[in-house]
Amino acid sequence: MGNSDNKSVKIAIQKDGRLTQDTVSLLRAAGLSFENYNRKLFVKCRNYPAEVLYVRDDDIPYYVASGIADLGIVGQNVLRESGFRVNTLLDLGFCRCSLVIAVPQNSNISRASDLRNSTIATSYPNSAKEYFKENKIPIKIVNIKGAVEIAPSLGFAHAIVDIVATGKTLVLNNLRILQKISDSQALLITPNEVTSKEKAKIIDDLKVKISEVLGGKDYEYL
Ligand code: PRT
Ligand code: ZN
Repeated sequence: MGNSDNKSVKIAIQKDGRLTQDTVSLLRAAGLSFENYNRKLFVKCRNYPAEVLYVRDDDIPYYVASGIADLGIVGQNVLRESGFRVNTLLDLGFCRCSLVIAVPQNSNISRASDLRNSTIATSYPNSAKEYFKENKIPIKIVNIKGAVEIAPSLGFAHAIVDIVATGKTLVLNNLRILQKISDSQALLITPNEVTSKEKAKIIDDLKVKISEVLGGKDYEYL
């Protein structure tokens, strides 16, 4: 499977979310001219051999790992959770956040090992399981898709594993950070094996253009 057209690359980016604005600005600052997302999932660049695929961020690791897309911009947290192996070309420096374990502010839990045999609510079940397994702490995971912060106050979890940026959401929900699991930022990724020389050349060119933007002062969004 994969991409049959060898003369252009497909770039998978988040269609509508926290990654979108900085991603689109970065690609444009690198010189690509293309339409914003407007229900069209697939847009051609006007001035560069590339097409932009507007997708859910969770699908980006699969698209890139499978070669359906030749490049992707996605959060490290989502890539890690997906388990897919890809090649990371660049750390992009935006959408910084951390995956953390959080517990109720007033609980007497003071370290991760205090969570032995407790229930953890998360939208990141694989990353959470991996952390507790590595640390030999048996726990039970409840996988919920959103508003994870509400789980402890509703009484169905002792702790959560979730993304934190400013920490405001935790405070609003009477939670505190117990332990950081990992840091995250947006990454530029590509398949482990690029199938054609033509594509490899375009990917390389784009990587150079993006690095120049990241190194320069004309990129105001970082
Ligand atoms: O629809 P789609 O599936 O594409 O998007 P999504 O809703 O799954 O993801 P989105 O757009 O919310 O986030 C995309 C990526 O942005 C994440 O995968 C992270 O890599 C990164 N990112 C950066 C964040 C945050 N900051 C962030 N603050 N992702 C989520 N949050 C949430 C967090 O889940 C929590 O509910 O914001 C809340 C905490 O924020 P603070 O500032 O109060 O700590
Ligand atoms: Zn998502």
